[in-house]
Amino acid sequence: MDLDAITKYSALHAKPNGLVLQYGTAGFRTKAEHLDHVMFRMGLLAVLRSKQTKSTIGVMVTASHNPEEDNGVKLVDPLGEMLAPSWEEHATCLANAEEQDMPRVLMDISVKAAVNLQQDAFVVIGRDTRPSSEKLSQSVIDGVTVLEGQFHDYGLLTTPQLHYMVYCRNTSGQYGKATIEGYCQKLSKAFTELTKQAFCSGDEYRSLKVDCANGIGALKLREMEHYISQELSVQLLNDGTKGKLNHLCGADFVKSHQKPPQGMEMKPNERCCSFDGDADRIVYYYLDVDGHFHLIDGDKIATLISSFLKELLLEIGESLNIGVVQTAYANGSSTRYLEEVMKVPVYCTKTGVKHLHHKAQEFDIGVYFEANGHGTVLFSKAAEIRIKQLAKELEDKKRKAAKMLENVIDLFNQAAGDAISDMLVIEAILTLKGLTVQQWDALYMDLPNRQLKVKVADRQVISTTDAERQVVTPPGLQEAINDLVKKYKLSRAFVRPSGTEDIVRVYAEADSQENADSLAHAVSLAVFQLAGGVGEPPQPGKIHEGCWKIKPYYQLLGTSFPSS
Ligand code: NG1
Ligand code: ZN
Repeated sequence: MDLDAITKYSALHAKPNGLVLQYGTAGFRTKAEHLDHVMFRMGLLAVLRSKQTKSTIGVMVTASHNPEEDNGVKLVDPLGEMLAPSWEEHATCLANAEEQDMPRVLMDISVKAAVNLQQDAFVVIGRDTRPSSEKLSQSVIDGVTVLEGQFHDYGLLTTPQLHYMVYCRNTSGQYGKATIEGYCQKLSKAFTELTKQAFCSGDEYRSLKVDCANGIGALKLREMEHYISQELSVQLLNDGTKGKLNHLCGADFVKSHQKPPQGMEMKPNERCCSFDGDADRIVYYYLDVDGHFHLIDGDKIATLISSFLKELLLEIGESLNIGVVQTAYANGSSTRYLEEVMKVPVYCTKTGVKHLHHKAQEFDIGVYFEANGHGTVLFSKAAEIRIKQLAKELEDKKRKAAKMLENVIDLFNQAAGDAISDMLVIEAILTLKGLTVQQWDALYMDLPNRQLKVKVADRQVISTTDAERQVVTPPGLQEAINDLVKKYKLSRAFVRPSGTEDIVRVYAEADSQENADSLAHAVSLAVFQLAGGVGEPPQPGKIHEGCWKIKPYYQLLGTSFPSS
C-alpha cells in the first residue's frame, strides 16, 4: 500500500472537518456536496473488500428516492448482496476518519479483516441519473485506482442491475452475462416463455403505464422495451426528459401520499405502476370507476406472487418449502391472508432489505417484500436443480408447470429487489391468470393505517426488540403504546428510529382510518414526551382522503386466489 500516494490523492478529496456520517441501511446518504471524500474512500474500501473476498465488489452511487440534491453510495458484496455488517463498521470508520488519520485507519482495517494486500482487486461501478452522480463516481474510481485496483465503470445503471452484474461476475457467468444485453436477454427470454403459456389472454395486447420517477428506471426500461414489445406495451411517464428526479412522483411518493404521481393521467381501471429513483422498488395502482385511488403495495405484490408459486408447486406435486418474509410495516390484512387463507408461513424481520434477504435464504423458495415495494424471490440452489430436473422429466400439465417455474426463477433478479424484473413477473402472472388489476386488489382489503414521523433530540434513545415491534427503551414507552392500542379495534402500533432519516417512525393500524390516525397521533405524542421530542408537539393530522371502503372484518377474510 503506497501510503504517500493515498495521502496525496486523499487531499484532493478532503473530508470536511467534523462531518460524521454513518453507513446505514442504504449505505451513506446525504447532500451530494458532502460526499466527495466518502466516494473516494469507498473506492479504497471496495478494493480492500475485493482483495479479502477474492471477488468482484460493486459500488453503486445513488440516493434512491431521496431528493435530487442528495446522493449516496453503497457497496455490493460478492453474491450481489448488501455489504456484510462488519464491513459496514469499517465503512463508517473510514468515512469519518479525519484527513491525517485516514491512511492509518485504512491499514487498521486491512489488519483487522486479514486482507492480503498482494491479492488482485476488481471493482464494478454504477450510478443513477443525478446531476452529481457522474463526478462522484469518478471519485470512487480515483479511490480504486490509487490502491491499484482494476475496475469496470458501467456508467448509468439501476441499483439492482449493478447487483446483477456483481453476481454474474462472481459465478463465472452462470447466473447470466454481466452486461446490459445479458440482463435484458435473460429477463426477456423468461418473460416471453412464460407469457407464451397464457392460452386465454395471451393474444391480448397488454399495456401498462409506468411512472419512472424521472430517474434511471426510464432509461433502462427503454432498453428492455425492445426485447419485450411483442408481449407488453409500456408507456413511460416521468421519464426524466422534463421533471425533477423523485419530485411529486415515484414509488415512494405514491406510497406515502397514497395518490397518483404528477404527470400520470389515469383512466378508470387502468393498470399503472411507479418505480423509485434507482428502480429497486415498485408499487402498482389504479383508479376505480368512482375515481377512488387504490394502491397495490409490496404486501399485495408478495401475496400475488406467493399464491402463484404455491399453485405451481401444487400442480407439479412437489413439496418445496415456501416462506414469505415481511417487516412490521406489512399490513395486518396481508399477514392474515397469507397465513389463514393461503396457509403460507410468514416471518417478520427488522426493516431493511438485507434482513429480509437473509431470512428468505432459509427457504427453498423465499418471497420477501417490504410494504414500500422493495423485494424479490430467492430460490435455493437445491430447489432450482430440482425444478429444472422436473421440467425435463414430468409429463404434460405437470411439466408445463415445472417449465413455468423454471422461467420464473430466471425472471426474478435474485441478487436484489428489482422494479423492472418484479414488473415483468407481475405482468406475466396477471396475463397467465387472466387477472385484472381490480381482481388482484380484491384478494384482501388493507387495514387502514397511518405512518408518522416524530423529531427527537437523539433517536438512538429508542431501542427495540421482536423485529422492531416492541420498544425496550426508553422505559415506559412500550407500556404507553400498549395502553393506547387497547383502546381501538383490530389495532397495532409500533415505533422505531429510522435508519435513513433523523426521525422516529410511528406506525398504527386500526379498524377505520379515523382510528388509525387517532392512534398514530396518540403514539406520536407518547414518543415526543418519553423519548425527548424537539420542536412543536405532534398535531392531530388531517384525516386521509383515500379510498377506504371499510367492510366488516369478516368480509376481509375468505377471498381466495382465482384459479385458472
Ligand atoms: P428507514 O428510514 O430505516 O425506515 C426506509 C424504509 C425501509 C427501507 C430503507 C432503505 C420504510 C418505513 N422504511 O428505512 O423500508 O426501504 O428506507 O431504503 O419504508
Ligand atoms: Zn431505491
